[in-house]
Amino acid sequence: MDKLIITASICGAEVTKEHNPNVPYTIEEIANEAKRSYDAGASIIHLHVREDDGTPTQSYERFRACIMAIKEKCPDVIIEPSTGGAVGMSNDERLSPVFLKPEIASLDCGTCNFGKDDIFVNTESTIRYFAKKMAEFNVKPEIEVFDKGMIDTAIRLYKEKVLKVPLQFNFVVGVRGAIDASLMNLAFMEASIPEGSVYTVTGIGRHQFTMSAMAAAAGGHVRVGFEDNIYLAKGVIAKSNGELVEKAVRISREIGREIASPKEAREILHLKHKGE
Ligand code: KMH
Ligand code: ZN
Repeated sequence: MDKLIITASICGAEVTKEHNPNVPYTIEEIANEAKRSYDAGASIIHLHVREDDGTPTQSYERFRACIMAIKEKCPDVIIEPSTGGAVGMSNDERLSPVFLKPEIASLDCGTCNFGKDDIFVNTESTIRYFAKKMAEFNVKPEIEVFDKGMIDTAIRLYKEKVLKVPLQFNFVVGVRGAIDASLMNLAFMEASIPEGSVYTVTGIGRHQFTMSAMAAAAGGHVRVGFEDNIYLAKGVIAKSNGELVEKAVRISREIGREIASPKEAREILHLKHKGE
């Protein structure tokens, strides 16, 4: 089994300081949270950015500034900007970090309900457009899967040569309105992806660490962070993303699976370091 890749989703677009005062907004806060996660064992930072007041933005300049600040503190970490942004953003806004040519970026492969009244819209034309732009700028897509049909969409696009193997999936389980967090769903999704693909599991809220444990045991990889969960344990607000990463590291090591460095993560994911 490969070493475990830990992705830290340090900021997100929906979670706020009202939920957890340690959610980062400013460039400095975001860079510090990236560093805490990296020091704890994360090799990938899944990056959303905010204005100083916490408003989510997909501004090219803000991404550039945050990426530079993160690289200054942790030069070899893999930075994976979001092209999901926040619910309601336009496609052009969402795509802007791709023009910074990161090694990898998220590619959301379908539409789903996203909480009470929100819909996260990703039409097939949007997915194709984003995938083509990522290929043009040499950015590896991480295929975000909120429901099993999104895997089937990605496979169809791979068959049409819009996406290239090896595919990298992130199974996000437990979003209200999309697939539930369960062992059965994880097994079903794992069995549905093409051989040679790599997958990460993101458990939302209280499912973060149970799903991390299942993924670590099954040979998948793990994402933790404030975007998905703000608690270290029931009723205990995490002081930093670093604490969440440390817990994922403990779980994995307890079952005998070591943690991948950024260099090892690049090998597992077939990424070329475009770093400095
Ligand atoms: N904020 C969500 C609407 C992604 O990063 O690609 C979408 C999201 C997925 O977070
Ligand atoms: Zn995200």
